[in-house]
Amino acid sequence: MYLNNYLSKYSNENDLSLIITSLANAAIEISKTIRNIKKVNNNFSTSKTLNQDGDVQKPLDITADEVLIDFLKKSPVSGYASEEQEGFIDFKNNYNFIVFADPLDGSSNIDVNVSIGTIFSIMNKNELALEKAFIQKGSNQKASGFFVYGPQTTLFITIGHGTALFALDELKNQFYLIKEKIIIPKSTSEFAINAAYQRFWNSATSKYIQNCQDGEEGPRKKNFGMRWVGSLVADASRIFIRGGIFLYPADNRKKYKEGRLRLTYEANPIAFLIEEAKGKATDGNESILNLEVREIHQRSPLIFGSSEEVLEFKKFY
Ligand code: P6P
Repeated sequence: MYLNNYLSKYSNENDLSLIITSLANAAIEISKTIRNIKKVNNNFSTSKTLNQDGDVQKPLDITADEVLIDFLKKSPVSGYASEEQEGFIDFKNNYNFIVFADPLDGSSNIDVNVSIGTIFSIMNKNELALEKAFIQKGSNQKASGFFVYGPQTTLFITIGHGTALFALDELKNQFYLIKEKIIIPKSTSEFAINAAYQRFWNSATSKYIQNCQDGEEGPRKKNFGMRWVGSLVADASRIFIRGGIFLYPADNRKKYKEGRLRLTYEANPIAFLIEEAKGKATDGNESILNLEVREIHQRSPLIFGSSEEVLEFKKFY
């Protein structure tokens, strides 16, 4: 089964299917650009601008954003918001869907050939003005997904009928189905966190991680392993396939008192996919999908993965 067959099987909204097809075609173009980049390290480029994060924008971040805009403005989309855009773009039409994107997540890994990806979230405007439509809760998502530009180019996607995994057939330029309904293992012995920031963690995170590190002699009575790619889509991809728990909590660094990751185009789309795959996604207190959205670039703590392990973490809150 290819992506278009899957969409015909599960989606009765033609505009939604058209938008997802456009995103897939944009991702194929982004994937080809990444694989054909002449200089492995494109750090040498002279034009450096900053994104909302204050991160130096690498040319590929900007290219990915431009490719998405080119495809989406020819699709039934009324507005677009992304990490690379200060505010949303109004395509000035009467279509009902809006799209959020992190065009190239994990871009700090571009120069070292580590998997990076494009994350997207699709909502209906619900008759709202765009200013209001772009601050709807994550529970209003109609579809979400992410592409991983790694050894394979893959797509994790949900349109509300479970979370499916596709891989790109580069000869046919089509995404073919690998797994129709992913179920994340409910327990795990593997956590993902950037341990370099331990001194900044809140007490809940410190206690939870310490219990994991204490292994079978400690209260968890089992040993844990740790993974941290530093690319959300790569860590998430692993968790969908073999389980695990990912933690990017709020910490007491000045910029990250609400966490590092963005709610509308990172946490919300991942949370929708995770919940559809029987996992859990929380900010520590409540479900990511229930969080009030104040503005497009709002940050949020993000803890997600195997359901029993996320509940174990929540015991410390
Ligand atoms: P740190 C990449 O920049 C990103 O937004 C996510 O993809 C990733 O999970 C996180 O930041 C890594 O953050 O603080 O470990 O560099």
